[in-house]
Amino acid sequence: HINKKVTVVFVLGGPGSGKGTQCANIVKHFGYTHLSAGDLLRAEQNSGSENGAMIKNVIKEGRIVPSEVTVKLLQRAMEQSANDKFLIDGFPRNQENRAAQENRAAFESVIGIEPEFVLFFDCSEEEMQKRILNRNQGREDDNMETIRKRFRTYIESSLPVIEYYNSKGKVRKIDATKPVEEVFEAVKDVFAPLND
Ligand code: UP5
Ligand code: MG
Repeated sequence: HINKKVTVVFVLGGPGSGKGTQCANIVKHFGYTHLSAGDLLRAEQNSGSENGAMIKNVIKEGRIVPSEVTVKLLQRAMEQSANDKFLIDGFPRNQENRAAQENRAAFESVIGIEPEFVLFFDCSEEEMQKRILNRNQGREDDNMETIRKRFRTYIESSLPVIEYYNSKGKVRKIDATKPVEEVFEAVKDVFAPLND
């Protein structure tokens, strides 16, 4: 596991709910390092890794990459950073991810860190779909067929993880349907007390 004392915030919410956008704002204002599990997986896919074809296929199908792969990428990124405060964006996404994250013995190296809290961007499916279709950054999962699959995976697999953390009093829910600046005002209210 990670050998330094670190603060971790999980940033969760549906596809296109604004996780990446708000993480960029949090980095600027509060000095966290942003680790997007999806970005790390896309980079791994493009690096010629032996897992590349598998990752590409899983993302195209809107399913979830096996925890071992994602956990190792997150772990490596945290170890390579000099920072001790991390936003982990888009992970854990299912119960298997969560168990792997919590269980120090499950893999050779796991994160094993209890999050400070879980920032949850709550957004309507209609709005998320509109945002993704407008994004135009060439992501292979930003097409209607994959978007439908991503929404289904989110409801079936990811919402139960958010429910789990909610039952532990860890969730800070944000209305993410509003404009970017208004969402960030609400986000600031969650982070400000930590910096006092
Ligand atoms: N936008 C943002 N906020 C807005 C606002 N308030 N008002 C209007 N527009 C707003 O935003 C999306 C778009 O909306 C942007 O154009 C933005 O300008 C605009 P963004 O900030 O990118 O939203 P985000 O929630 O980050 O959307 P993203 O598409 O990245 O979320 P996903 O959760 O779908 O994608 P991710 O990259 O996390 O995962 C992709 C795939 O990787 C998954 O489907 C899965 O197959 C795989 N994966 C795993 O298998 N395991 C993991 O642990 C993680 C990913
Ligand atoms: Mg994102």
